[in-house]
Amino acid sequence: PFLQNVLAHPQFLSGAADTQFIDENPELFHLRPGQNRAQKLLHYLGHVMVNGPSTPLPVKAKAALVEPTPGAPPAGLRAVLQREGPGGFARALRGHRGLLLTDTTFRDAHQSLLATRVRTRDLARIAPFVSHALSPLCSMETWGGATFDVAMRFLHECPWERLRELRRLVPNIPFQMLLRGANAVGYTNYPDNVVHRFCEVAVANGMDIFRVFDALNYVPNLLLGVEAAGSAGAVVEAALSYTGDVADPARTKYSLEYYLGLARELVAAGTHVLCIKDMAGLLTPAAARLLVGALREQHPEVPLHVHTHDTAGAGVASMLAAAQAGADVVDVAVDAMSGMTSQPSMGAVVACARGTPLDTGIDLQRVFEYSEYWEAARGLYAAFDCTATMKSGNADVYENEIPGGQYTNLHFQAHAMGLGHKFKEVKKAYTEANKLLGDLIKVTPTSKVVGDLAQFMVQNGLSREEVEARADELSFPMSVVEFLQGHIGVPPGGFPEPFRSKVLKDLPRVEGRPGASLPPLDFEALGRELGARHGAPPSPEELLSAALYPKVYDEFHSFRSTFGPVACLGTRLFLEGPAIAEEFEVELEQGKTLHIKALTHGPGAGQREVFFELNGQLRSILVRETQ
Ligand code: 3PY
Ligand code: ZN
Repeated sequence: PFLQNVLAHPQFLSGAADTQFIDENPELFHLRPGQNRAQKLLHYLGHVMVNGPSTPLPVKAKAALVEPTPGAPPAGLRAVLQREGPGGFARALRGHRGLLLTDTTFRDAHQSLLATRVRTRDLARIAPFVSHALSPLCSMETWGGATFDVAMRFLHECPWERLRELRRLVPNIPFQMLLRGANAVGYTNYPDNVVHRFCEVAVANGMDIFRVFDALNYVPNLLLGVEAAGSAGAVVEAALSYTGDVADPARTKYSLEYYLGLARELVAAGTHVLCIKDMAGLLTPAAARLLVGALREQHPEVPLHVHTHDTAGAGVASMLAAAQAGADVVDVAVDAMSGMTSQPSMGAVVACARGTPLDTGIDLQRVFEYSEYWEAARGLYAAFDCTATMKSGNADVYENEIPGGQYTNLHFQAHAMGLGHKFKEVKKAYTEANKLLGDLIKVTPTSKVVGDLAQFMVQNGLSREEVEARADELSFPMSVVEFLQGHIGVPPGGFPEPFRSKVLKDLPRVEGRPGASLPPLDFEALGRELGARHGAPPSPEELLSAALYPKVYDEFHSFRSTFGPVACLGTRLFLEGPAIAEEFEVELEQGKTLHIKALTHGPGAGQREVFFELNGQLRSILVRETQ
């Protein structure tokens, strides 16, 4: 639009443009991207009208109305962080009377229940309410895990824009993210400089606390994440990824001693907060008392933060037990987004702690209001909701140890194939695959390794004994081979032998920390390459998106160039498109609203013409049929 603007200028056309031209003609910068964006959005809507909605189920729900929240929100813990830095923030957590809560609704809860599909728009609408009504929260988990990838891949929106928008709306509550150690927000090891740069730019965009974990609890990988988040100036919350049962003396691999040893290393590395990351919901109340109690005694200065999933249904009990044993902060999700494979219920924890020394300081009435919003918002995502098929939690997770998000995915996959009964088989195979691999901690990306091996066993009808006996002749999934090669890191107790040698034969092996042997990424070269391909140099954020997810980012970029800022569309419109004769508004930015009416689409084969009224004017769009 800028070029057109300049080239159409009479002074430019007359050849009289000198070096003052731009300075003297500021109207050249009154770009008209609105026109362009509107056209692109009509193209998107036309595309959905012609080619069908992106979800199999109709979206019947309506977004809830949100009351405005005038004025500045009350001061929260972010002010302490800004005033006193990460060390002072950690001291404030330790010194706090009562139990602090982290709200995972904006990240893990919808990752676990709704396939990570909640759009920025539906988060942003309720963010000011959280900022005002729930200001005593320790933090909001707003980013990380799968949100980064899914935002670009399926929602066609920029994860960085989400972070900035939420930051603008919530200035007072610290933001927390999940960093997969050397895997950042991806599924593989990245060069060290990518992880460092990622943390720096995330902090610059408003991130405060990094929960750093490694799927193998492999200390060199963890230290890299700790170092990257720490040197970016953020609060470092190093995590002990929890599996097994520390309260069961028969389970010796992941024992209390094992976790205490790991905690000592992380505290020595300077973590500000220590997290128990119970991604499968295996931490029973008894185990929580034991582990939290022992950590509390060994590290009296270090705040303890506990994360769990409610898959078996014991989450509230475990979080209360953890708090009684000395945890400073526990993770919860708002009631309407809690339970099952998500986090335990905020309302339940607030109510159970009320009037006790663990009182959270959160007003239960406000939690009810918050939950009401989510009950409606969740309805918009019914097509992705695990409750479409999963009706309850299941204590069998204590046996199969499947992390929350993956439990939902595997359940969904089995049911989508019309083979609901297969889920039982997959869970059993998962348990066996885990044993074959030497009893791993299972969380992204090791959970995928175990899941892939389990699917392989089910598909090929192989028992654990058969896989073991025929390991040298079977053609294993790539993720399994790469794990055994050492591409993720080294598991506690080393790799399973003779299984590893039989699978790998003479394939190369990575020694030690995988990232240590990766050459640094040349950001400048990548920037030049992207600039040449997309016609404009990338921002630091775009550069990182491309570094972490090259293909996904490219597709996202080209989608956006074609279809514009689809994040501005209401969720039903985005998923389903408008009905014929439907009138609606789309706010592109404050003060810039499009009034659209979907009129009709013509017949045709291959190409169809779709008619809209845009701000009272007739527009037609040519849409290619994809079927
Ligand atoms: C993730 O890595 O996305 C997780 O949620 C792990 O628990
Ligand atoms: Zn989790």
